[in-house]
Amino acid sequence: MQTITILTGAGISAESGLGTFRSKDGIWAKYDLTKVATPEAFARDPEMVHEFYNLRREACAKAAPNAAHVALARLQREWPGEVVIVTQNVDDLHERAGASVLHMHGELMRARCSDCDHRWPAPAVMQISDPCPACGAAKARPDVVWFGEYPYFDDEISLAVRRSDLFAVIGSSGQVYPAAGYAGIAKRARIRTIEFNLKRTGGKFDQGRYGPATETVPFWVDEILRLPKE
Ligand code: BJW
Repeated sequence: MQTITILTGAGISAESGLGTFRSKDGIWAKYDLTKVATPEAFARDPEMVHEFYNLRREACAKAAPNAAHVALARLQREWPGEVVIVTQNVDDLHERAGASVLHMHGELMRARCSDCDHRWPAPAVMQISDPCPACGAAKARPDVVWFGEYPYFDDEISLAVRRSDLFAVIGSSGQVYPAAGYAGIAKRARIRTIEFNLKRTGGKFDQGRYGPATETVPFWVDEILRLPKE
């Protein structure tokens, strides 16, 4: 049975009301990423970094999964082969739609101890003085992957891409590595690739479906679930 690996980015959650990063009015147009999304920024000004993620956590809690998240969860349930969903997003909208996903850039709804790496569910409002439930250190950080840090599951994801029959990228600009390199891994392994975006990203995909993810993704899922199965 065929294996499908899907990488999602901020574009899949845009229609749920969560901002993307690199659009004209995106998150990096409002915040200087070097002040909120690097380990150096957190060491310099943890309160400012927590404030940024507390606001993002509040927005995430108010958002709901959209038709694209729901369609991917359905694909994972109904596809006779394996569907591996990897997300760069730190929101929990895939899970709330019923999918199981690998969060390569971590999770907004989880906290992590800077001392012992223990992880726990984040309170709505986090601060550095939140004590670690395992070691008691007051060095709590959001469990997200900042620039210069090693993303989660990279080896596992590269392997999943290589043993797939199809690799799809949904709503990502393809500007952040290592995620941006997975399409190249797929191409070199002669695996079919497809992108879903509002517009072409410049990546070398075999196929592209352009338009809002809430339209293109459910349409594609309907289409491939109707295909005769090998
Ligand atoms: C729609 C839509 C709709 C809109 N429908 N579509 C070369 C090789 C390796 C590494 C590097 C390298 N060069 C530089 C690096 C380092 C760096 C990097 O890539 N920098 C670039 C800026 C050049 N990478 C790192 O530091 C990473 N770590 C690392 O490399 O460790 C070493 C290592 C090397 C090799 C292997 C393994 C490890 C860590 C990166 C961490 C990224 N962190 C962030 C923040 C996370 C926490 C948070 O959310 O605050 O992750 S940055 C931000 O960008 C966030 C996102 O996950 C990530 C990707 O953004 P995404 O999802 O693509 O969003 P956008 O906004 O860019 O695009 C949205 C797209 O959606 C657009 O195309 C729209 O058109 C589309 N769209 N509405 C469909 N309705």
